[in-house]
Amino acid sequence: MFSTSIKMQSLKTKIAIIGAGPSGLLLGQLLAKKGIDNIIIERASGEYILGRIRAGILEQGLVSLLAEAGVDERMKKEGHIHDGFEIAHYGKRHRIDIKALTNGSTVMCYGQTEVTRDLMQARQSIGATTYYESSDVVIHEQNSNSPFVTFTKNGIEYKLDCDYIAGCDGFHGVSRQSIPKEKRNEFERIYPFGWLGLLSDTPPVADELIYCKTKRGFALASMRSSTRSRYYLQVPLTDKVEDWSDDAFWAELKKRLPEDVAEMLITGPSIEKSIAPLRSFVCEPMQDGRLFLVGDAAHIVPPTGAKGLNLAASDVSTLSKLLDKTYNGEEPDAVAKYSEIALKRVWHAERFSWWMSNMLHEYDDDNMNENETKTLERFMASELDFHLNYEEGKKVIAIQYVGTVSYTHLRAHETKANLV
Ligand code: FAS
Ligand code: PHB
Repeated sequence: MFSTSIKMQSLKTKIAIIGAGPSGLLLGQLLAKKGIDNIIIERASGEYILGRIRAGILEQGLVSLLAEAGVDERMKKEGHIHDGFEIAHYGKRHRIDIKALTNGSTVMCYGQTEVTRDLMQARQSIGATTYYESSDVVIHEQNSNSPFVTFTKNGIEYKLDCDYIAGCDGFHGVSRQSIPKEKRNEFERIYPFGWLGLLSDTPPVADELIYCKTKRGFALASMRSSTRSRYYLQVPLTDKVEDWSDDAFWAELKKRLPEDVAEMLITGPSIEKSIAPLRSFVCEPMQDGRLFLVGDAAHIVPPTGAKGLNLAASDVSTLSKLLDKTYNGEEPDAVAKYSEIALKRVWHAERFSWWMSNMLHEYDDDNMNENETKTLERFMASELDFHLNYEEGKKVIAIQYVGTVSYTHLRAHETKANLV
């Protein structure tokens, strides 16, 4: 039984949101728009969160959600709509014309940092409460009708009473760990390489993204604006970011870009450089009583398919609709369906991201002998031939990259679940 200490300050809200990354902030904004009161508890400072360089590609579903949340003004001005991207296979460039192959769908190139900044400003402008730099966050009694969260801020202990708790605290947060281990069924694949990312205030080397599969390893040429570029190199898990000078990065990138592209590369000093490990991870179920896992708290994808942020947004879309139905009386126990609906889309995105990662990266799998390795290389070469030289193969990539399949699938499941 939890005993409230005399100096503990009591707070109350409808939805306690843990984490002020894109999941928490977008959920908070959508709920506020529906008149559902919420408080966000965040471990880090706003400045620290904005310093993390992450996703760069937004699916149309997320673009629409940001419009619904009323935070798409700057994105419409500064974001860049992309009709396609390229896959370079051993230097040969193949364009995936996503607009033509998906009857008009496109993606928006606008950094997650900017999405987070826009959401932070919107939350501030509506006067909603966010406790940044909080510590000792603990979730209590999620299987009762009166769950609550305790945390400390500036030496003061708080008890936040609420109806529901949204765990938007990422892969290393407390929410998933607050579900008893015996209730969690976790799936994981850790890839034997990482991505070394570099951000520079240099003009992008091409107008669209180029995913490069080379014998030296994978590379990705991306961007944040017409003056800011984002590049990635596949590196061994043993590499440390301090092993990579800017010059070394640029020299290796030039070797992995197609020759005609490498000639156009404009280099410059890095403004951010970091190595991210790659993993596929899913926790089932994504809820326990009145606690819901949202975004990276529930699942992780390798960034090869540009799905991480978009998948988080899809969870937010489903949960905000279910909570709305619960509070407006349409369906008092609507939230019971959250995990089942969300997981349909999660596994689609997980499989696509795993498949793109296997197709575009070369790596030694210690579990395979030499003959199995060379046989797998033939399979993957044939896989790429089908997906880069046949319209049907390109279409399979295009409809998943824009999120049509999983988005349509999600809509179908939401319709079946009487959600839309
Ligand atoms: P986040 O991890 O963004 O946010 C969780 C928040 O919870 C953080 O602010 C954290 O400080 C806070 N928190 C954690 N523990 C807490 C606690 N105990 N109490 C209170 N708060 C707590 N996706 C792509 O689509 N493309 C990419 O290129 C890409 N690159 C990535 C690179 C890296 C290094 C990483 C880690 C992820 C990348 N992702 C990418 C995925 C990324 O964009 C995530 O999908 C996205 O950040 C998910 O957002 P959230 O679910 O809000 O989780
Ligand atoms: C990025 O711009 O950071 C980015 C874009 C597409 C990806 C991964 C990362 O698939």
